[in-house]
Amino acid sequence: MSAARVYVGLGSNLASPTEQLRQAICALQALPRSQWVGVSGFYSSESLLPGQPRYTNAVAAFDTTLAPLALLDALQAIENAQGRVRSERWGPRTLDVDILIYGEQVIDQPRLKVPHEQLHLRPFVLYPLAELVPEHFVLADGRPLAALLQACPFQGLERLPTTR
Ligand code: A4P
Ligand code: MG
Repeated sequence: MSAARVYVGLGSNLASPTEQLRQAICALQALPRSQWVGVSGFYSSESLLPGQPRYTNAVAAFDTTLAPLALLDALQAIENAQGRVRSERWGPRTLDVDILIYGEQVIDQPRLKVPHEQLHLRPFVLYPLAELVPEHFVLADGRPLAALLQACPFQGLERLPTTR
């Protein structure tokens, strides 16, 4: 099985979300049957849900021979291991790892929809993704990334200074 180039979206709204993303990146770099490619810059933006802390987001790329659902399992294990903070009881998940793109595949299953269904609505996904893909990148469902970017204004998205 040849490797698929995968792009995943990382998001955290912990008090120190940058550290949360760094830990997630280390975990992604250790995924089995996968070859790390790289990560975008980190971006800060308002939560989509009012009254929540600001999010930090990034997009990471790697090549993998893990099948899509096996990859989803591995990513959910990363969320479970590192994405929850213990308070009085288990709090809400503060690390999101979403599969944005899996090679050339369009997947429409109950557990997994790829390309990610909300991708086109989210500047904090589209702009970091654009840092990693080739120019004139087209999604597996035929949508050119440039068109999605044009329809999705930057809107208060702030690229954080690189400290890595
Ligand atoms: N699922 C289906 N397709 C996929 C996919 N492509 N990748 C299923 C990953 N999972 C996928 O997701 C619920 C289920 O979706 C999974 O069990 C999987 O089978 P989840 O991550 O467990 O739950 P969730 O966090 O409630 O859903 P989701 O969609 O990840 O949350 P959202 O919509 O991303 O909301 N504001 C900013 N600025 N930045 C953010 O990152 N994120 C959220 C979280 C709200 N506001 C935000 C941000
Ligand atoms: Mg998610």
